[in-house]
Amino acid sequence: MTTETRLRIAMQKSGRLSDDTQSLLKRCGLKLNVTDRRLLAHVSNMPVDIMRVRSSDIPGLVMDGVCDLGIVGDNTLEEAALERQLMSSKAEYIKTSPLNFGGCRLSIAMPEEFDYRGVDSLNGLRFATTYPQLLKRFAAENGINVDFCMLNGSVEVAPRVGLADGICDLVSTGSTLEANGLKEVEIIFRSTASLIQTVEQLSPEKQTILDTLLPRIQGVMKAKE
Ligand code: PRT
Repeated sequence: MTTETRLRIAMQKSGRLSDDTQSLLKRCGLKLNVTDRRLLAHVSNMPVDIMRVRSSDIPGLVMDGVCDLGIVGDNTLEEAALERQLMSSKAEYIKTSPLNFGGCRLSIAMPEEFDYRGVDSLNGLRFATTYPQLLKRFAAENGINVDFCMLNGSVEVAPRVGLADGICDLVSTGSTLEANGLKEVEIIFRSTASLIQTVEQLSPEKQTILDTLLPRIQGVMKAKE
């Protein structure tokens, strides 16, 4: 059991989830000032600290018990959990609450002219992706072999420059795929943001804060529906 008394929450510092996360916390009554450059922001009216980091660092911080809670996309979470299982690192967490923002899907997309005839037509191809573990799991579940190359951005350009046959990337409206001459052929994972919690036992003080916070989060989510 940890002995600290302030609940520590990890959130994305800047990006697609940061505004929604900040607004959720504010609507739960937390007074936080995240306009400065500090990575650890104190909440002034509750014993809560907000750690502002890259999305991809959030699962590990919660799985290692450095942060008590985290708000992160299921895509990032699942990829990190698979990666950590592979490395025999701690990969457990509690999914405390799904959140109704950050919705997207992880999809395989191919050039428009590709003759897609089902999953088997992807066998032996190479994909650019930020999500190799989710791609490998999809391939294994479907009995196909795929190769991949890691890209952390501009994934959609890979087929055009000859780096890969297709891509495995996040899609929300589909307009980026269309603008790059790609078509979505398989959805392999559906995602929203989630509130996750460490499996480590919280100190009684932290548990009390969480017991106050959780119904507020669920109330805000319900009001948004
Ligand atoms: O930078 P950091 O390490 O913090 O993380 P990140 O690179 O994942 O950050 P960011 O801000 O791009 O995404 C944060 C999270 O937002 C993702 O992990 C998802 O859970 C969620 N999300 C929701 C998305 C999208 N929708 C999304 N559309 N993340 C990325 N995209 C990108 C996608 O990669 C593609 O380039 O948007 C483009 C496609 O969008 P459409 O609308 O044209 O289909």
